[in-house]
Amino acid sequence: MIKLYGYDTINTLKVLMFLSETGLDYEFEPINIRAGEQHSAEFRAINPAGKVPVIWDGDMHHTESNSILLSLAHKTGWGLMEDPSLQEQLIAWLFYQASTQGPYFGQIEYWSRLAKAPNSDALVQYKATASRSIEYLNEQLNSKKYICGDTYSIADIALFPWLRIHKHLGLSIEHAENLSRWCDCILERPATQNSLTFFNDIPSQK
Ligand SMILES: N[C@@H](CCC(=O)N[C@@H](CS)C(=O)NCC(=O)O)C(=O)O
Repeated sequence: MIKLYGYDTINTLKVLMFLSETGLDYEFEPINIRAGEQHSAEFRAINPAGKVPVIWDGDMHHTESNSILLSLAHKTGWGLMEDPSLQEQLIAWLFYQASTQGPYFGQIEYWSRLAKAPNSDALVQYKATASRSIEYLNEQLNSKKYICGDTYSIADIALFPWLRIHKHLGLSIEHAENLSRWCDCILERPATQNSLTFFNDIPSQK
């Protein structure tokens, strides 16, 4: 059975969404990153980077949420694109999410809520970058139901969690009609609702 080490984090939610879509059996092991459990010797033996999520798939430990999504998609045959050129796009979206959307949205969370010494310049800068990403995604979703076309994929799963909490980050997507519609459509999926129920019940949810 799959074991997921995670917490109430954006990257853990991606994996929960995949597991919920596919109905794979899994066991959840909470790693309280706010209490420093990611630094324990036991967890470092699982992921020397000291980060969640991690999965054990019966053969090995996998780290990096988007890489986990890819690995599970290859295993199950769910969440990829059949057309090779669309599959190329899907990979590009996973890289975009990990290298651009994730880090910049994450900086907003840091500078608006976590930093001990606030820096309004940093917040303005990261909000501008995130707003540009919102406009970009909105354009890309013009006349497409999902980010790679007609089929819901792991690229949508990867991009969704930061956008779900846009209000919490002080960002607006309401004017971006395609993106708002996409977000609502993913939120309404029974698998998303199931994973959010589980996610919101993780102990010590802030
Ligand atoms: N690129 C990694 C990022 C993982 C990551 O940053 N995890 C955070 C929570 S979202 C974490 O474990 N932080 C604990 C720490 O850095 O000490 C992924 O996509 O899985």
